[in-house]
Formats: sequence, C-alpha cells, structure tokens
Amino acid sequence: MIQKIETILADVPTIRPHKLSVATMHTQTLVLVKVQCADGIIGWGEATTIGGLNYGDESPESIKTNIDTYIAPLLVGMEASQVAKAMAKLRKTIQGNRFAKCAVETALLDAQARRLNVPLSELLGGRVRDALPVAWTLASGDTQKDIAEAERMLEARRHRIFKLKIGLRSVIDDVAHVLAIKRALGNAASVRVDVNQAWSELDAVRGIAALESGGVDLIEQPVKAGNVAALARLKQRFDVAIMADEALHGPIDALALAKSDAADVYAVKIAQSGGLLPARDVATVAQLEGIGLYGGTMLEGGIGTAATAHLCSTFDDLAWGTELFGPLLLTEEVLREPLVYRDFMLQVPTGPGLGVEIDNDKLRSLQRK
Ligand code: MUC
Ligand code: MG
Repeated sequence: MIQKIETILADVPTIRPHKLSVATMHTQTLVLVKVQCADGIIGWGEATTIGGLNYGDESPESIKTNIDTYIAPLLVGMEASQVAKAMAKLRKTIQGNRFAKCAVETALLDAQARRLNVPLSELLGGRVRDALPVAWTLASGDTQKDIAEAERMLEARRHRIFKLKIGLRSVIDDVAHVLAIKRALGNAASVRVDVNQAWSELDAVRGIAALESGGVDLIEQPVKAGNVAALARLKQRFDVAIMADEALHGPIDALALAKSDAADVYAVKIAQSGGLLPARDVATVAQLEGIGLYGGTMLEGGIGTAATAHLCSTFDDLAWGTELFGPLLLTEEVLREPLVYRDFMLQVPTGPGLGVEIDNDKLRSLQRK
C-alpha cells in the first residue's frame, strides 16, 4: 500500500553559471519525490526543471504544491505494486502537471522494481546496453572558456559531444562563437547547438546555413515550440539534423511532429513527456517513423538522471547518445555513490530499482526549509 508521498525541494549551486537563451542558472532546484510503501520499500522520483518558469510551465514550487495538495491524497492507500492502476487514476483525474506525474511514476516504478529485485530498465522492456554516450553543454557565455572546458573534458575522456547554448546574442555573434569552438576541437568532437526556441524562421535559415557549412552536427529546437510548420520547413531545407525538444510534450506531440515530418531527431525527456512510460511511447513513435533518438535532460540530479538512463538503455537505437550530465553540473551530490562516468559514457546502474541510493543526511542539509 502507498503510505506516504513526500516532496522535497533542494537548492544546489552549479559549478559555474549555465547560460541558456531563456535563463542563466547559478543554482538548480532539485525536486524530489519519496514514496513510502507499507511493505517498507521506498521509491524515489524527480521533477526538476530549469529556471523556475523560464523553461517549462511547472515551477519547483508549483510541482511541490500540486503533489502535496492534489496528487498525494489521490494515491495514498492504493496498492503500491499496481503502478499502472495508480498512474491511470492520476492521469484521469489530474490535468497537465507532466513533471509532477513523471516524478510520482518514477518513484512508484523504482519501488516496484526494488520489490521484484530487478533494475528499473527490466520493467521498461529490458536493457540492450549498459552504458550511454554523454554530451556536455558548453554554456559559460565565453568562447575561450568554453574551448578550455571542452579540451579538459576530452583530455579526461569524459565527453566528446558538446552542445552549445545559443540564441541570446545576434545570429552573427552566435555563429562566430560556435564555429570558433568547432575549429578548435576539429574532428575530435561532435559540436551541436541548442537555440532553445530563440530564433525566428528567418534567423534560423541564416544561422543553420552557416552552422551546417561549418561542420555542426545537430540543431536543437531553433524556433518556437508551437511553430511546427517552421520546424518542418527547416528540416526539409537543410541536411544537418534538426532536433525537437520543447516541441515535444509526450506521445501525442511525437505523433503530430512525425506526421508533419518536422524533425530528424527527438530529445526524449521523461519529465517533459509526463513520465517514463509516456517517454517510452515517444521513443516508440520515433523508432516506427525512422526518427533518431537522443536522451535529453532537464539538468536533473542523480535520481532523474538514473531514471532516464534506465529508459535509454532499452532503446534499440540511440544514434545521438544522451546529455545525461546533470549531476556533473552541480556542486553537491545527493546520492550515496555518484553515478559513474567513464570513457565518454554513463554507466547504467545495475542494482534493483533505479540502482542508486539517496544520501539522506546530505539531502536534509540541502533541503529548502
Ligand atoms: C535543453 O533545452 O535541452 C539540457 C542540457 C542543457 O544544458 O540544458 C538543457 C535543456
Ligand atoms: Mg534543448
């Protein structure tokens, strides 16, 4: 039986300012959900977002309020091992709130996988790989600092895929910044950009043409999430891969984008999709439509990162790798044993459930009072 559902906010400083077109982050607010079951099993989930309400339509505070006020009372007393039944009730009764739903579903699935003594990946169809390529985001706001950071990552064999956050400056300045980094790193690295919706279609045509000829491999969400027609025109106009991120809020969007032939690659994000199972449906649509897969992040800590890693380990084809570096951007670790990054890959945990354990003392010390 589900006995108690708790929501915890923890503010953790980032290792350096992280500059996106929609926000500059100095701290990340982790949103963690703990589900306590009557059989003594505890499950964890995460609903972390970026920049308060700058990125998504749920804030850390709204997620906590909505789970505590509306979602927890709905689920407490239900059978904990019947995850699908609990989630069906939640999805039927509560509108929207994809991040909150994701955290609750993750916690219930973590608990159930622990109960069955299997890794979470095995409840999601079964893993086909044990390690995932991991990109790093260069977003210090300074070209030379970004180059030095990328060189350190290559040297340490931690990352060889770099995503550059652009869209804040003029197209000309952004293109110069990206191409300077691409020239410095050469073929040792894949260089990609994320515009986070900042460009008009005309900006995008000019920007993508220059980036494509400079050897950039991927253009993420160049235009507004709602402008599917423009995304489709860009996809058809250019050879360089176009990725949908903010345009994807679950399986229905995945299908609509596919029908419009609007993207070459989908960023699969569990929270943005409304949970691990809807995210798996997003990936299924992509695989059926010949769209490439990429494991996306909302810069979560260890819980959400492990959850996405379990899901990505089950995809037949993960051509574009992942960006599951969230915990590495934070100054504090909330797991007892950190996730393992080695040889450009994140190792998918092998223990029961998420395969990671919360450091309760650490979390208590970081928890917002
Ligand atoms: C996004 O839009 O993809 C992922 C990596 C990063 O640096 O920011 C996020 C959000
Ligand atoms: Mg993105």
